[in-house]
Amino acid sequence: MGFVKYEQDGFIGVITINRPEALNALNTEVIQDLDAVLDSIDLGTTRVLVVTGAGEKSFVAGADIAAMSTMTVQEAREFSKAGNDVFRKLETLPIPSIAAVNGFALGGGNELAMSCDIRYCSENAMFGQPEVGLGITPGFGGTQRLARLIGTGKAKEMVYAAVNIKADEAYRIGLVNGVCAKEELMPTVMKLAKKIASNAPIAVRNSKESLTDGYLSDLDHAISIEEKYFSECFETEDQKEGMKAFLEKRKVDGFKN
Ligand code: CO8
Repeated sequence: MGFVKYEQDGFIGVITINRPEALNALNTEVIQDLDAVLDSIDLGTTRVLVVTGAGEKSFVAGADIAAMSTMTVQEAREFSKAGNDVFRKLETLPIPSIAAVNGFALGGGNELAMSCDIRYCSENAMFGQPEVGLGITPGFGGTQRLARLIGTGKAKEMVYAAVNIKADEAYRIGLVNGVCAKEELMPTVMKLAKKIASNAPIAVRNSKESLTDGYLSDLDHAISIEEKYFSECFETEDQKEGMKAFLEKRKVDGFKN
């Protein structure tokens, strides 16, 4: 797993895409390493995942253009599927994920960030889908997740024009939840991760399932999904302790996994 580092800080898992000499560009090895790291996460002890990039300049500067330059149609299809499978694995992990976008998030980098539940970025971050300038379309979910996040009009402009946008514009259009000074990015994201991790873990996971499953369903079905996850919380000790603590006007005595 040389191209992807994993560190555990209490309940928080931190994934770092670690290929700074190529601005963390995604080749087959990086995708495979990310897949292996995701498989290795202990979901019994990890409540939130943070994803970032190594170095000062880049989150992920896209899929590896040198590696893609000689691909056949079949190889491109397989590469696209490998990336999509891993990004979907990240997106559907039962625990929430936060992208700490510390620089370029271009092409596959923006697509990786969009596969996380929440995105924060540093002031030097740059977002874009430059693919049509390289003669290809986005291939790691960009044509699908971008429109769902920022609306079809803005997504189509970003994809067709392939003009990168800066952090403040990404914030304005809702692509990121917040922008921080460079040195404040990780502290801000870790603080949010710890806040999420302090809440009832099963309730957080059920909320994620409900938000993600429900978003792709019609409203009637989505509401029934919420009813299911809401009611299942009443089987947990956390629900009993959380409500008892409120009624007894005291702090919760630790939530369970
Ligand atoms: N792929 C491979 N190498 C890269 C990439 C990349 N995406 N980005 C940067 N690098 C390498 C550079 O080649 C350079 O290597 P070297 O030092 O050996 O010459 C090193 O990283 C540093 O880069 P620069 O010298 O270019 O750094 P700058 O600060 O001058 O520029 C930029 C930074 C603006 C980020 C510039 O590197 C750039 O434009 N990179 C490419 C960005 C891009 O177009 N990304 C989209 C790629 S396409 C994509 O992601 C499709 C996803 C779906 C794939 C589906 C598969 C079929």
